[in-house]
Amino acid sequence: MGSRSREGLTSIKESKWSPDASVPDSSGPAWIPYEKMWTLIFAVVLLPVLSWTWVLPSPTQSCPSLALHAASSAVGSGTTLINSTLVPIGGLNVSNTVNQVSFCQVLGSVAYGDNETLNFQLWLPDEKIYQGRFMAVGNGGMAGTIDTTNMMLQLNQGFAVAGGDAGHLASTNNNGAGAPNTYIPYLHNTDEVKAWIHNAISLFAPAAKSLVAYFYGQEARYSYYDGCSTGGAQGFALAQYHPDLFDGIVAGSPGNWYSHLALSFLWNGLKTQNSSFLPQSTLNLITSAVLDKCDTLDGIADRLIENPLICDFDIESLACNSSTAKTSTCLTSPQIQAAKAIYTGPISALDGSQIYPGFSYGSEIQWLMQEQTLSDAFAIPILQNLVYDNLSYDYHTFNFGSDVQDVDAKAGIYIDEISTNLSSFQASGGKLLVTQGWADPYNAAIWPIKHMQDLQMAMGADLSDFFNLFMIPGGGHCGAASGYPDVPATYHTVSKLVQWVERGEKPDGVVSTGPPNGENRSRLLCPWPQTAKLVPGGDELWWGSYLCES
Ligand SMILES: [Ca+2]
Repeated sequence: MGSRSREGLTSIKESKWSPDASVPDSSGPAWIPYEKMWTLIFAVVLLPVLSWTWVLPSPTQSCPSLALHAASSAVGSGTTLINSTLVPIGGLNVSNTVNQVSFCQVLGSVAYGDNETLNFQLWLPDEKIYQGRFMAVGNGGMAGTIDTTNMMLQLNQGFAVAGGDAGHLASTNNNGAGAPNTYIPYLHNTDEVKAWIHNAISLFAPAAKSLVAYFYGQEARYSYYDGCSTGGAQGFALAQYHPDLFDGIVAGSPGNWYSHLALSFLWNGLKTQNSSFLPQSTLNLITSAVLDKCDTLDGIADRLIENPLICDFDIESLACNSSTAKTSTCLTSPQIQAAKAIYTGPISALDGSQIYPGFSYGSEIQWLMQEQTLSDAFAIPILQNLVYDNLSYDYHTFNFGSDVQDVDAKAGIYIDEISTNLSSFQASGGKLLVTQGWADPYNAAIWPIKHMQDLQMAMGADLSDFFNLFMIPGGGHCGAASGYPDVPATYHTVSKLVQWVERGEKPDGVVSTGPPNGENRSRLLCPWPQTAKLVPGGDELWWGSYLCES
């Protein structure tokens, strides 16, 4: 739903230890002594040059000829190519990143539903760079635009990359921004609602794959997906509903169980009004107190909590007494109750069951957006447009007991991707790599943990051959969290996914680099429930000094 921070060529240049997607690298969780560094440098710097020589697909079709191919049945009925243009190196700038390879830029559309249209782009890199890998990217928030920012990063790693708009236009949907009492057209069209998350990728991926095969003269060897936020939910949708489309999926900060996620926005907004409001100064106070209490549980005093689940912070310790009541160093009783409500998450008024998880210790510093902003942007629009079809619906009247079934029936069946049976995806050899920031201010960090536990209950205790979750201490929503500027915010997930899919190497650690404050710091992210432990005497600022341990 928010902005994203992604791995790209720049990060490779900035960090001599960071792998990239096109280079199955030698980086991993094992501690690497300095005497072996030259081996690593060889692998990172020279291997890609050598590996480029082993895939030279031919014959390559000319870029303009793709438009003719679109008329053939091979692409799929309903696919229209609008344009295909050769873009020279540096010819396109997206979010201050230019293409470092020449590519064929294809603009197309796919018809679906009852006269609906999904627009997509496909970028086909020069065959000297292309390594037989197709990548589709997902959307953020309410979608309606193509994520060309991520497309550019993936293109520069050598992928043939495609992205779509999820079947509706932001420009005709309040510019992609939900708001109270505002008509959002796509939420009134069942086909478009299903295309938002369920089918956003599957609608264009087959056509894109077909064009890849035609352009390079052979099918892509491997197909990947990378998405975050809503795109993370789209990744789960692929595993659940379209298990044969992709060999590997990265689902970051999954905005999944979207209907109940929206209810958590509503809950938190309602619980923080008037005297219950938590201003930024109070949120700073809470996070600071949490860090004072739990920072060193992981053995390192770095204002970062490796595992917030073992932190036993008590918000009551910040309660005002008679001498502090008028200062900014404490919380009033209504504020204490508000914070507790956010930690707890929405609870059913019928049976006390958890409607959606609550937030974790250390995430408080960005809670301001939970205090009505996200309710306005997602919860209220979904209730007023999709669930109750009434723009005057008063969200204050929502009953967190009896009305949850309305949300499940009118929204959940179209936008939730929460099946605990992913056996088709597993059987097809698919790999699902999930990331989640502990300080994510949008979706509660422990939803992916809870869902992993549900999957284990349904599919067996060890999912690691097809599903791995990487929790990110101090991580935000698809990148940096504002309260943790020294936490590396570029997660080298795609390179790990490539190794997993193509070499069968389970991702036993993911490296993160590039903290917002510019420090040369890297971290080791571990497959849950493992956490990173510092090797005695190791450099705290280097990922290679850590081991993943249970
Ligand atoms: Ca610490």
